[in-house]
Amino acid sequence: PQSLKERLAELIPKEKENVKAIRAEHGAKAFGQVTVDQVYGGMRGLPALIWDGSVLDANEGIRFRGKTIPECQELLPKAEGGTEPLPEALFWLLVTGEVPTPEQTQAISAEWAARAEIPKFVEELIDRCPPTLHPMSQFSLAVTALNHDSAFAKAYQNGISKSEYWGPVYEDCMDLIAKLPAIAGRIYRNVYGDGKLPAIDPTKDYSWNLAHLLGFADKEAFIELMRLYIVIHSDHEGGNVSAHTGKLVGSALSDPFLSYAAALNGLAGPLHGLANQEVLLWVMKMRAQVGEDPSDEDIKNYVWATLKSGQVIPGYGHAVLRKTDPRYMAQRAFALKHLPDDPLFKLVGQIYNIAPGILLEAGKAKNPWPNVDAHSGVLLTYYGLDQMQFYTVLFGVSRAFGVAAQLIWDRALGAPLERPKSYSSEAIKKMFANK
Ligand code: AMX
Repeated sequence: PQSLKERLAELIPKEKENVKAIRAEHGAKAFGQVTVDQVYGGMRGLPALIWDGSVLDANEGIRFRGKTIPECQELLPKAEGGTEPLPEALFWLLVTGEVPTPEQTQAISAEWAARAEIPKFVEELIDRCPPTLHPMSQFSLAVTALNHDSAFAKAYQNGISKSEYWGPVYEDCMDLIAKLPAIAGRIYRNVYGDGKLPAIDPTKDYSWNLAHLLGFADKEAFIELMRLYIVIHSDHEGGNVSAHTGKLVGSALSDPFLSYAAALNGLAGPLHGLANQEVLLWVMKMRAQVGEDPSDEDIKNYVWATLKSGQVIPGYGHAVLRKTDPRYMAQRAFALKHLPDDPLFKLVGQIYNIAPGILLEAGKAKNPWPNVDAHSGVLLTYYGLDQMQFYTVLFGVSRAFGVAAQLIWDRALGAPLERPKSYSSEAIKKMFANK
């Protein structure tokens, strides 16, 4: 069957024509006004980026190339005996907009397994990190160091023509995704285990190998969880901190390793990817205070106490979404299927019934509903992965899929250096004086 790279080579000229036609027809049209408040307000709602892999609807949530999460669960090829979609297939979908065949999906599994090994010096770099260094910092260091073997950086030094950038960027992106399990597994085993790692099995899929490197491949449901987890965390359109950072840094023609390491540093913030760690910490603190089987009243009081102390309720709210995140619902459905009686899942469900009402009553958050991070820690904990500081690393493995897909397209379509305009408050005052 046709490989992903071959398919891309066919699609790129067509997409170039498509973009040319869009710009010829609509290029001079305006989206609308930009207000001063938007410039001060973290650019909410400001149309500013092209991102092809996914688009987020405020009410409906994410669609990957037009497909909802349930549609992806139905349409994308699965592992033998599995029911969750394979992330390999999702990557094909993100890159091409097409659903791959099982053979094409399997070819990606094999290709990633073949590219999975990391250079010895990167292993040593990870091994030299003190276990007290946050796993996300170790992750970002290691991904930065992969730039040592970047095909794109080398090709650029050798004077590659702009029209050919996408080829080595594609190679780097495939290497990047392929090597993340080995990095994540090594960090996990160093910080929480004895530092010894098993070998990758070239006959198995990406999620099996990730679970294997972490030490959980004996649990079929955990492997299925990894498949679902990677699919739903992969992409959330272009404006979120990690995706936008990856694209921005890539626009300077930094190679995909440097671009994605920058994205990881943004993912490591508590308002973004670190929220999955924060949620579990918060729930555990709640449990320590109110016990295993709290009343609704206990939970209400705890949520209010968090808000009154000036902290956020982690896992709730979103910059764009205005309804319950379908990524939360997908994880809830997984829990209902695999761990319906787990006490921590029940507690999270109880919080889901209570926290939105309180956030509404408090009246500040524009979205009182849970996001993806409100649920993921409970599932991981159930299978024994209870080291919360590691959670964002798994998010980081997954988010590479969305960022990599866009990096390939940005270089294929010749996306320019990003350079938006900034203003000082003084300049704004002058600009609008007497207006
Ligand atoms: N708990 C308490 N207050 C919240 C809140 C929450 N979960 N969500 C929003 N608010 C507050 C904001 O802090 C802000 O307060 P301020 O006016 O005093 O500054 C006010 O409500 C308005 O904020 P908003 O417009 O609704 O949200 P935003 O777009 O500025 O921020 C987000 C979005 C996600 C950072 C915010 O909802 C939040 O901090 N949530 C908790 C952290 C979290 O779960 N992050 C993960 C998001 C998903 C992801 O990226 N992985």
